[in-house]
Amino acid sequence: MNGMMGYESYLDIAPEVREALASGVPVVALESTILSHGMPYPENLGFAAEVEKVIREEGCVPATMAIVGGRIKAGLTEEELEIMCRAENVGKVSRRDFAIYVASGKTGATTVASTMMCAQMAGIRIFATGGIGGVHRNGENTMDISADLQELANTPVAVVCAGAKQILDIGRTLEYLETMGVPVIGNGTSDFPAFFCRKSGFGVDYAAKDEEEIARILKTKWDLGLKGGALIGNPVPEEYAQDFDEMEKVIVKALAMADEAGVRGKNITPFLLATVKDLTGGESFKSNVQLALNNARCAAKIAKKLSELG
Ligand code: PSU
Ligand code: MN
Repeated sequence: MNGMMGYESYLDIAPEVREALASGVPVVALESTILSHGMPYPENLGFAAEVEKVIREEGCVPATMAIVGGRIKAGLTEEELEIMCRAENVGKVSRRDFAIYVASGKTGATTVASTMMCAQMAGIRIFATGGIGGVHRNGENTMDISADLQELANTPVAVVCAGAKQILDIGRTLEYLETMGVPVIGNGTSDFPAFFCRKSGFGVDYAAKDEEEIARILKTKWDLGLKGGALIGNPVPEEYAQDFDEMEKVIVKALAMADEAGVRGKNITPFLLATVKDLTGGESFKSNVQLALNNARCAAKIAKKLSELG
């Protein structure tokens, strides 16, 4: 051919992940933007270790995705995790940034969209995160819609999340997913969760009773050759949930601050995440950690069942 190479030559799969994939041990993908741009250092380092532990406890192997020095990484060493957590000169990489970071040898944290891309390249089907990107409030005017949603429409990876933060227009986010044909499944809930809160007031397409049922739906979707992924909404554990109306006040304030500071484009989400964290202090951070660990456990259970189904 015209000198083009397969993606394999750009991809480093960690030895443990490679072995697991070869021997049929289920693997769960994790993103790195939640570390680099979603949590403070060094707390993110503790979280990174803990989330990997939760996945191992369920009999699965974790694979955190990132681009390090232009190499696509599926599974990070401790040193690489440290780089992502320190987040010095670590960009935020979504689909549009992907080739630029690889070609120019840069280091970047992967979002939900680009983590799904990495997972597909490595042959991983299940991915756990905190919250997904979506249609922003006033998105009907700004057209600010996260690339996460298109990725769910096109890439065969199931994303387990605690819903979407109230920084977004959750109703329009769900409408967009419906238009794109992405199944939105609740894990034991008929209400799509709102990250810090167990309910958003918007329904899911289907309330699955447990991880086994979710695994069966995913297997069926992919057996049928239906394109794309699925979104699994797994509510934050009751004891770590925050009050919806209190959170709404915080979000309104954060949105006003973003507007005043003239924040645009890819910087909006990190700005809102950081501002909400500052305004709510340690309480919301604790919820954030616990809901992400809860998602990792759910994702690992789904991955295990999916591998048993064969
Ligand atoms: N929402 C959160 N925490 C996060 C993100 C979103 O509550 O860490 C991150 C995820 O990596 C997500 C990305 O994929 O932000 C979406 O960014 P954007 O809206 O620019 O697509
Ligand atoms: Mn955006």
